[in-house]
This record gives sequence, structure tokens and C-alpha cells, in this order.
Amino acid sequence: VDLSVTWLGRAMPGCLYNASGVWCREEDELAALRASAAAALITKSATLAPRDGNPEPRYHPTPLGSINSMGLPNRGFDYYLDFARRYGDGGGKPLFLSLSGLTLDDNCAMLRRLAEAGLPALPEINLSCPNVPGKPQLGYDFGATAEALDAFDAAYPGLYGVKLPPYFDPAHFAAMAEILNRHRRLAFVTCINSIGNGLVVDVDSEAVVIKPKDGLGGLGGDYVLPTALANVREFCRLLPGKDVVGCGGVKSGREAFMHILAGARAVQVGTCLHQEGPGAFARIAAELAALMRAKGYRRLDDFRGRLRTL
Ligand code: RRO
Repeated sequence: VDLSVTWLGRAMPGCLYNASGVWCREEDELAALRASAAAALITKSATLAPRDGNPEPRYHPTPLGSINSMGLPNRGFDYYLDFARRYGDGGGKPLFLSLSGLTLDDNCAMLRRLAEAGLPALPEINLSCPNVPGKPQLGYDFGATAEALDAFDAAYPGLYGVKLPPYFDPAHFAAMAEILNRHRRLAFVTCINSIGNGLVVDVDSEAVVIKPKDGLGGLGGDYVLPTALANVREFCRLLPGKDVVGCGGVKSGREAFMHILAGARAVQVGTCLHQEGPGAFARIAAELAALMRAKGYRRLDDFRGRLRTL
């Protein structure tokens, strides 16, 4: 079977890559992704200046997934831009740069610098970081999102994408889709970022498990799979001509299959990659291929977006 994907005018050898934030903050991690069966790479969300992020502990695995309040620790935009310069075309594995400026001006400054660099790397602008104290998620403010997208169009001449937070109401899917559809060069949306501001409680210690925000953090893993699938399916329906990247709860070939059946063009792996390391990509790809073979599917187009309703 063939797991390759052609989108954004380029070919990817498979459909799986990392979720931004996981295994992609440091060069050695990015090199390990490149050497793995991941079909593309995305870097940790960058701010203009380097950041240490929130105090530790700030990531905690649980039996059903993870909670994090990292607070945007990253090496700063120049570090990832330098990586992109050296990466080149990556031998056919596309490189995405996640951008998460602390202000709209910062995002536009990074986009202008990326455009000036003239690299094949593609921006995924993060509208959904839940973990910087005092900074609400842009994607939950429709007016601010509309203004931001107008500014991105002015700052950047190429195709770009956005990482969205999860939405939970059809009125919100429709309102966000109406805004996104005004922007022709907005070529993809990645659904979903972590479900923000959950609270994991440890019974033994009678305490929270992460330090920032008195324990509040973004949820990933099994907790978020149905919400992620709903966002992928709804945005696929509402954004004709754009691609949706699925992210949330993928830990085997079965969840990857679900995301593609819901319409995802490609699928990102976050919590599972954090737990298992880059070997997860070869395993999940083999499981997806086996499932497709058992069902008689030869390529992803044979079932993408074909989720049946009753
Ligand atoms: O760094 C983080 O705390 C973080 C970010 Br920027 C994000 O977009 N999503 C997330 O779960 N954590």
C-alpha cells in the first residue's frame, strides 16, 4: 500500500509527522525526526526571542494522555530559521516552522523574515497556545483572528497554515470557517492543539501534577481524540479547497485511519511521540498500512473523508 501524500504542491513520502512542540525544540531532536519514518518535520513554536518557558514540573504523562503547561520554551526564531536554511529540501520531507509570536507584530516580523529567506519551509502559525499566563488563545477571539489573518496575508506572500484550538459548538465552527475562507493563501489548518486548561489531580498527594497556573494545562492523548476528530470532520466540510491536518490522540494505525477517514490530509503525533520517541512513526505507519491492506485500500485517497453517517 501507498501512504504518500501530495499537497501544498509537494510530495510527502508518508502521512505522519510530529505535532509541533514534541521532539522538535533542539537540533538533535529534529535530526532524529529526520532520520525516522516521519514524513515531514515541524519545529517547536517559535517566538522572536528565545524563552525558558514556565517552571517545572510542566509536563505530566497520565494513563490516558498528557497534561502540559510548557509556556512556549523555545530557542527563538533565528535558531529554527537557521535550521531551515541548512535543511534545504530535506530530501523530500517537507519542513514546517511553527510560529507563535507573543504579539501580532512579532508574528508578522517572523513571517516577513521567512519570506525574505526564500526557503521551501512552510509556516504553521499557532493561534492556540493555551499556556502563557495572561495570554488568551487567539483562536477563541474571532475578531482578533480575523485581524491577524489580514496581517499575515500582508506580511507573507506564500501559502501558510494555522494551528487551531479545539471548538465545541457548531456556531463556532461556522464562525471560524467564515473567517478562514476569506484567505486564499491560507492553505491548511491543523486541528487540534491541546484541549486547554484541564486539571489533572493526583489522589495520593492530593495535589495537582504540574506547577504552572496552579495545575491547569493543555490535554493531549486519548482524552482529546473524539474532539480532534470532530474538528477535523467539521473543518473539512466547511473549508473546501483547504487541507486539514489531523492532530490529537494518534497512538496507533487505527487513530491515524480515523483522522484520515474524517478527512485529514496528513496526521500529526504528539503525546505518543513524547512517550515512545521517533520510533513511533515506523510502528504507526506499519499499523496503518496493515489496516488498509485488510480493508482492501491501496492509497489514502481510497478512504479519505469517506466517514459514513447513519
Ligand atoms: O509551549 C506550550 O506550552 C504549548 C504550546 Br506553545 C501549544 O501550542 N500547545 C501546548 O499544548 N503547549
